[in-house]
Amino acid sequence: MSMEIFLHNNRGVLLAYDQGLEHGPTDLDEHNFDPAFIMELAAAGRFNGVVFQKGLAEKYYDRRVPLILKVNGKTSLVKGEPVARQICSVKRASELGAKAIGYTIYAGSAHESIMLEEFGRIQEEAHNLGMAAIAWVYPRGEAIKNDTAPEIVAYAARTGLEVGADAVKIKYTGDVESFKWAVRCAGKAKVFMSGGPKAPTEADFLKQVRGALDAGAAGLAVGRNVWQSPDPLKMARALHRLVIENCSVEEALRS
Ligand code: FBP
Repeated sequence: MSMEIFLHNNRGVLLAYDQGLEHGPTDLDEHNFDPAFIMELAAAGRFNGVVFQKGLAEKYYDRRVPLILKVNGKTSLVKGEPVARQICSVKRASELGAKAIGYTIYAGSAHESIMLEEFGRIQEEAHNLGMAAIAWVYPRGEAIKNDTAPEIVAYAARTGLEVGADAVKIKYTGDVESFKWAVRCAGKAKVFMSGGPKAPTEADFLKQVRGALDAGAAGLAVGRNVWQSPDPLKMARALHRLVIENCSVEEALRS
C-alpha cells in the first residue's frame, strides 16, 4: 500500500503525539498538554502526517493533515517484558479518517509473538480498507542490551519489511554508514527515523536527521523534539527545509 499521501518530494515529516499514553504527562507542559495545540501545530507546521491514539483522534482530529492512527499502545507503568496490544480496530481507524495505521512491535520481547501475530492481521485489514500500515519496530526487553546497535537497528528495519509494513519507524544508529545498512535491509519499506528525547540543541537533533536522510531514510516521525521546543513552529520550519527541501543543517537553522 502506498505511503504517497504522507510524502512530498518522496520525503515526509510526521508529528507523533502518543506520548501521553506511552510516557505519561511528565512529557507534557502547559502548552503541549493540549491536543488542540498539537492539531494546530501539525497544520501550521506543514507536517505530512499526525499520529494520534483513538481518544485524541475522536475529540481533536480535524482532517487538515493526514492521520496515522496508532492502534496499539501501553503505559509506562507496567515493568518487565514489553507488550502493547491492539486497542483500536482498523475499521474505527478508517472511520476516523486515518490514511494509515501505526503499530508498535517490541522485537526481542518475550511477548513479541503476540505483536507479530496482531500486526499480521491488522496489516491485512488496513490494506483491505486502503490504508497503509506503519510499524514502529523497537527492539526491547531483557534480550536487548543496546537498542541502537547497528545490527539491532538493521534487524528492526528488516523485521518491518518481512512483516509487511509499508513504512518502518526505527531509531537512529548514530552514524550515516551503519544507518545506510538498516535502510537497505528495509528494502521497499520506507524508513522513518524515530525522534527520541529532546536533544541538547536544535543543531544536534538536525544533524541526526540529516544523517538519517543521507543514509536513505524517507524522513522522520518526531514528537518531543518539536513540541517540547520553546518555538515548535520554528523547529517545524527547520525540519521542513531539511527533509522536504533537502537543505543543509546550517540552512535549516536559518529558517
Ligand atoms: P518522540 O519523537 O517524542 O521520541 O516520538 C516518537 C515515538 O515513537 C512516539 O510515537 C512514541 O510515543 C515514543 O517515541 C516512544 O518512546 P519510547 O522509545 O520511550 O518508548
